[in-house]
Amino acid sequence: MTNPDVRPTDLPSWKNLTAHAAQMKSQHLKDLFASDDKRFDKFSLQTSHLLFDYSKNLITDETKAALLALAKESGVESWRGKMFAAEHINATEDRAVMHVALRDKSSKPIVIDAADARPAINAELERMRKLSEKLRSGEWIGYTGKTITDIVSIGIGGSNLGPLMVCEALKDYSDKRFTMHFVSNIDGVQIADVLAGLNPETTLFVISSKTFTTQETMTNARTAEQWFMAAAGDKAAIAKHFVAVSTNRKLVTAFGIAEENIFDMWDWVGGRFSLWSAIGLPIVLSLGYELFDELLQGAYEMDLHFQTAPLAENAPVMLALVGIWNRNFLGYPAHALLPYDQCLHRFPAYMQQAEMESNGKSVNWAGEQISYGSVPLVWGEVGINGQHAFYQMLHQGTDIIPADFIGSIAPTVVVEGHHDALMANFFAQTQALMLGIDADQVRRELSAKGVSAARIEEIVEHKVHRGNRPTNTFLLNKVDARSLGALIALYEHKIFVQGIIWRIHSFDQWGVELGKVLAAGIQPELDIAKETNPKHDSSTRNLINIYKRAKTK
Ligand code: G6Q
Repeated sequence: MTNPDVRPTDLPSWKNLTAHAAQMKSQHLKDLFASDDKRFDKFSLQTSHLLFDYSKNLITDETKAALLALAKESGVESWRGKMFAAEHINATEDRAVMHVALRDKSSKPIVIDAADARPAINAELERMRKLSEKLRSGEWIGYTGKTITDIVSIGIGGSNLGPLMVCEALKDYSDKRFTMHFVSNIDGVQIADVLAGLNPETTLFVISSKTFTTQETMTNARTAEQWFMAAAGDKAAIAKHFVAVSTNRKLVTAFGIAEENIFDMWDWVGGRFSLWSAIGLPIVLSLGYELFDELLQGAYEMDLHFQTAPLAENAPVMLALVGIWNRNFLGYPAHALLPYDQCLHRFPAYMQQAEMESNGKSVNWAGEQISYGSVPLVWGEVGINGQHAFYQMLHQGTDIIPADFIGSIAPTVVVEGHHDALMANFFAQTQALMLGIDADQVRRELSAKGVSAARIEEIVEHKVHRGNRPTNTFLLNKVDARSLGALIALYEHKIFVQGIIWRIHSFDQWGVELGKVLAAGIQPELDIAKETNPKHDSSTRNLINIYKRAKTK
């Protein structure tokens, strides 16, 4: 992606939005709602899976038109075409960005790097389906003839968060045939805890690593292998208990995993976009292939919507544009993701990686430092729990933090009396953040409760909520495989659109690579027989030495 001639700040729409934002900053959302009862109709849209209401943002028709002009002037549509056409838009790694190919349900060829990738994609899906069926039917048995009961997924980052998030989100649809375990941390406490409860005869390990060089994953994989071998004794038994997902067959084979147990992925799939590939194997094993296929179908439907809906009615585009408005023109530093669905409890962590690893960059395509903000701090929690914790800051803190509220009309599990209570909070919070409560209202309410005038004046300012805090609301019919696929794809495309407007490379992750390289250099120095590198800065050198001295005692 090299297009050094376009800087967002030079675009007429950017200049227009800057001037327009100066006026909008003096507006209050509650006045915008009071003066226009069509706000919801104008600033919401429905896709086949979800309702997206962005009317509680500090925008008007003029803002929306100017943001759409920004998308046009930035060439969002033409860049979208380049992504789907498998051009090497991941320029710094010289790769296509084709996670969309993994869920393409058309029968057209998918040409990536001059070859049709569809046969290979379908072949891997078929192998995933077969493995799942063999395990479920009991045809696949462990080294002592017992059926598998527990699956341990070992991987980190993009090779962990997606499968973990989806397995958690959809576990109520699974037949719970297997107990799933996820190990990502190199801190031994996690794998020790998982292995302590397992029987090697009935455990299957899925080692997921695109590169098969990631230190955390390799260390955990070796620990798992040693634990297994201590019981099985025979190397031949590994073939019944270890499978791997990687682009690097050579290293997987060298690790000792049987050829037929290696699932392929490709370098045109970024780690944080890889749950649609064989990295999604734990999802297939946990939920069954049909649900995984539904997930792909939902994502594909969102891909079609993204490619065909006019920009003004395009959910990923509007989500991206509203985010740009809040970040670049209103200057808000963070963005919260707040699902009101317990099953989405890992969704904020998953999306935090997708957004921040993709767009947490500060140079443009030409390699120049950018003068505007890129991705805000993305964070979040299950909304209802957050209400009793950090929402205080969302309501009355000095920073305004726009937030996405995600809820569903039907609960995944029906428990009498719960869902309406949950959803009452869901609706109340975005209303409260938008309207606030002014001093006169506070006075009236306190006075009605019989509080003295003197006491009211002492506390009134503390109870004022200034409101005017923007939110997006997503209302799904239900969290199921299809709507979840669509929701994830929606955010993936939001990330893409923002990266195009910001002119940054969304699909590399050099900031992650640097830490991996430095840790590999430091680890041998932690051996007490080895000298600490004298060239380290004094902080790092002293910290390492203190650690080494202490561990010898
Ligand atoms: C994702 C990142 C990163 C990566 C992990 C694991 O986009 O690049 O989170 O997924 O570092 O890498 P491996 O799959 O190669 O082990």
